[in-house]
Amino acid sequence: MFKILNLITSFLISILTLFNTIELPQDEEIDDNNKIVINEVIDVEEKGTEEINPEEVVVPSTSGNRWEYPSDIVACSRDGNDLLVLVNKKYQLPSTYKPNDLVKASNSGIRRGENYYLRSIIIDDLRDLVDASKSDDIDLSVVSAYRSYATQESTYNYWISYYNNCISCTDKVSARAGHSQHQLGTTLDFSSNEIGDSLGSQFGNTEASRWLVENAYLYGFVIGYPQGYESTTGYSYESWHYRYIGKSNALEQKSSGMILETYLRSKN
Ligand code: DAL
Ligand code: ZN
Repeated sequence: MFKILNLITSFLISILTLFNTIELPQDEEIDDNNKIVINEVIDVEEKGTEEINPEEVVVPSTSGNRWEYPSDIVACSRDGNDLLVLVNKKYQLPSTYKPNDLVKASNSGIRRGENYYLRSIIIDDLRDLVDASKSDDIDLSVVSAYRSYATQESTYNYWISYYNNCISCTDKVSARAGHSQHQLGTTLDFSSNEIGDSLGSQFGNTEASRWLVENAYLYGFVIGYPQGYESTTGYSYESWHYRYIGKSNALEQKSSGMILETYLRSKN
């Protein structure tokens, strides 16, 4: 009887071990509900990939007032490499602008950083931010960073098709190519383990987001599209989207009481 019980137990243990060692293909992952989701890769370039998984993106609100693209779009008044360059619906980066110091975001120790690129000049401060967040039990990840002009074109077109060709809906949540801070290589979208590293408005309810609101400026990072300022920024609230402007500028911006958009307008 004992022998039979032992045999049954070892059989069950080997079945369990087998399940634990099953590995998913690289483009599949298991979400919080134990559902396998396939990541849709929108555009893969030599540097900078933009992954959008429609099942995981909680779509930002398109309601409310935003300012529209003006008829007199002009070139950015500062160079793309300048940390204080104003990029918005009026000021456009050249299609050829690409930072020449892109490195993998993983150099900062941020989770998922091997998939994305950022300018090397921001890596040390990002590492300090990630280390500080870890000591406060916050587990940040990166879910988008540098996007080339071409990647931004694909990303914008993705949202156009998502919104059934509604241009005004798309313009509230996604920048047209040349108008995205992501082309600077100093902007990244954060996520965290709390929401299974997904990208979207669910991030606003996480401890990680609360931590960034309190602390990100200490490391030079500033939220790009804050809540309640949609008519000034031109975009829906994006709790996950942060741009690096350097520690002293971030401190000055925070003390001024201005949001990033207004602060940059005062410098451009
Ligand atoms: N989602 C922001 C506005 C961008 O596309 O750059
Ligand atoms: Zn973003």
